Amino acid sequence: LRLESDLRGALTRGELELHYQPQVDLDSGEIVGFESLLRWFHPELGMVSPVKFIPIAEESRLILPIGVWVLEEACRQNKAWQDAGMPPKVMAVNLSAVQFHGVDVVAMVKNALDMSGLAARYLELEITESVIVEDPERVIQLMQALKAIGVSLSIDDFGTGYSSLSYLKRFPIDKIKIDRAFVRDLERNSNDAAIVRMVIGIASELEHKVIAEGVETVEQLEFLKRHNCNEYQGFYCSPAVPAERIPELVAARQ
Ligand code: G
Ligand code: G
Ligand code: MN
Ligand code: NA
Repeated sequence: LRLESDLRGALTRGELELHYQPQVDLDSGEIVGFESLLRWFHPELGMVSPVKFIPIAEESRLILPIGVWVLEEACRQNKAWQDAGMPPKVMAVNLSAVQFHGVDVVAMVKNALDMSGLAARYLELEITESVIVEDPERVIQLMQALKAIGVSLSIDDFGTGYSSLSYLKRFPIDKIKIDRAFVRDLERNSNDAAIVRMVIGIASELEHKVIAEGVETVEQLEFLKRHNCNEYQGFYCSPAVPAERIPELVAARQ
């Protein structure tokens, strides 16, 4: 309750900030994109994890104004990097089910692109399986409308929710994100290794890109390369960092 009432003013008090985690192409080793990850710097509690406050934001629907801010800020930042001469990268933004079903998500995305001047191809929207199960027919229409704008779509936390392989075929998805739960013990757990190989295989057959999350070791990296995963994200490259750290990370890997 305390967190909810504090979160209510967090946006206007400037306590929310976006950090950015690089996404790396496994062939070239170049940074090709970022995932924007929300951080809350609470005046007394310090940094509160999104794992704690996103569920509160969703339940209270505060995620609606917060989500608009996140999208606009992520687009603004990506355009600012491009204007400063950084090679163009894709910005991935998390959308929660509440946003997908609670507002005109298409208008929200159009508006964020218009306001920032960012080209649509440099924006990717991450949705989870929970978005899809709620009202699949409606979600397909919304996803098609978003694709028509020119943004790309990825499925986050793949394999952890109510996964049905059928939606991979039915939904206009560009990319699958393999959850880090399957990457963590890749080298020791043959079941995890089999699942990761399977997801990469399905993605490739369906012509979706595939990115592995939570990559921390060179062994995980080599496994993913060997099995033709496209991209990775994880501490092996970098955790999510404040915007000002990104240009140096990009330059070091060009
Ligand atoms: O980086 P990390 O621990 O910080 O993120 C924890 C979780 O919080 C992630 O799984 C991510 O999906 C979620 N999250 C982070 N930022 C956002 C955001 O801007 N919007 C939504 N809906 N979820 C987010
Ligand atoms: O959107 P999503 O839930 O996937 O957000 C990614 C989460 O995973 C964030 O909380 C982020 O901080 C965390 N994370 C990113 N890379 C790594 C990693 O290499 N190892 C671990 N343990 N966590 C990571
Ligand atoms: Mn995500
Ligand atoms: Na995830």
